[in-house]
Amino acid sequence: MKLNYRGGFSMNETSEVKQKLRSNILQRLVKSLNDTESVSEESQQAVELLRKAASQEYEFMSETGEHYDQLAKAVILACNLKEIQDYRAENYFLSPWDFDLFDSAARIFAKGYEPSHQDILMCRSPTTGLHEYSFIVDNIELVFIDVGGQRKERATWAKAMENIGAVIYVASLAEYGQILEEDNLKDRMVESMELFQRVFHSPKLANIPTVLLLNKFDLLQQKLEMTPLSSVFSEYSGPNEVESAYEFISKKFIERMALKPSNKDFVCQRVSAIDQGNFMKVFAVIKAMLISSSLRESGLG
Ligand SMILES: Nc1nc2c(ncn2[C@@H]2O[C@H](COP(=O)(O)OP(=O)(O)OP(=O)(O)O)[C@@H](O)[C@H]2O)c(=O)[nH]1
Ligand SMILES: [Mg+2]
Repeated sequence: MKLNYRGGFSMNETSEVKQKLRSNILQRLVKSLNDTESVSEESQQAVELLRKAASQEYEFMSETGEHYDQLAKAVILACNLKEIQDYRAENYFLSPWDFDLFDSAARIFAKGYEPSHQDILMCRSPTTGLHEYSFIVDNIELVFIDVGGQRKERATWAKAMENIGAVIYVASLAEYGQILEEDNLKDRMVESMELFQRVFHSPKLANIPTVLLLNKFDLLQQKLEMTPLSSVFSEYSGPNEVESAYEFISKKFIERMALKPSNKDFVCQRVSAIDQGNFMKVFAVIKAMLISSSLRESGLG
C-alpha cells in the first residue's frame, strides 16, 4: 500500500529496515546454530562472535563500529556452513522465507547496502500495539488499523474493533507444520483457523463485512515440497500440489465460518503480499465488496 499510494518509503523507514533485515538474519542464524548439534572446530570462533553479536546488537551492528567487518564475515561464513545448509533443508521450523534471507546475507551485510523495495517487503517486523495508516484510493480515504497477531498482542484487538467498516483477516498459507513462537505445541495454521472462527463470530463484529486473505500463496509450492500437507492434516488425501492444497486449506477456514449462521458479507482471496501487482488486484476486489456493502447499508444498493 505504501509503495502504491504513498510514493514509497522514507529515508528513515529504509534505514530502519536495513537494521531489521540484518537483525533478522543474525537472530535466525543464531537460532539455527543453537538447534544444530555441532559445527566444525574451525567455525567455532565465528559462531561465538555471532552469539555475542546477537545479544549485543547495538554494539556490533553499526557499520562504522569496530566489530562490523568481522561480524559480516562471520554471518556469511555461517550461512554457508554445511551444517546450516543441511539444517535448513530438513528443518520444519524455518519458513521458506528464511532461505531467501540467508542467501541474501552477503548482499545485505555489504557496507553501503540500501534495501530494495523487494527487500523492504521481505522484512519481518512483528507488530506491537495498534497502528493506523491512512491512504487515499480513488478519492476515498481508507484508514487501516494494523494489529499484531501474536497471542500477547490480541488484548489490543477489542479496541481496534470499535467503529470499523470491515475486517481484513490475513492468514498464511505456508505456515502449517510450524509451531507458534509463543507455544511450541501449537501448529500455526490450526491456531490461525481457530482464531479466524473467534474473530468472525465475535459479537462486536456482527454485520461487519469480513475479508479473509490467504497470504503467501507464492510460497505454497515450495512449502508443499518441504512439508506435504497430509503430514499435518491427516485427513487430506488429495495430491500434494498447489491448487488442490489451496482448495483444502481455504475450505477448512470457511468451514470455521459456517459453524454458526451469519449473513454478513464475506470474501476469501488468495494473495501474495510481497507481489505488488497481485496485491493491487486483490485490493480492487476488497474495495468493490466494501463499496457495495456500504451502499446496501445506506439503502442505495
Ligand atoms: N514470500 C512471501 N513473504 C511474505 C508474504 N507476506 C508476508 N511475507 C513475509 O513474512 C514475514 C512476516 O511479515 P510480518 O509483517 O512481520 O507479519 P505479520 O503477520 O504482520 O506478523 P505480526 O505483526 O507479528 O502479526 C515478512 O518477512 C514478510 O516479508 C507473502 O505473501 N509472500
Ligand atoms: Mg504485523
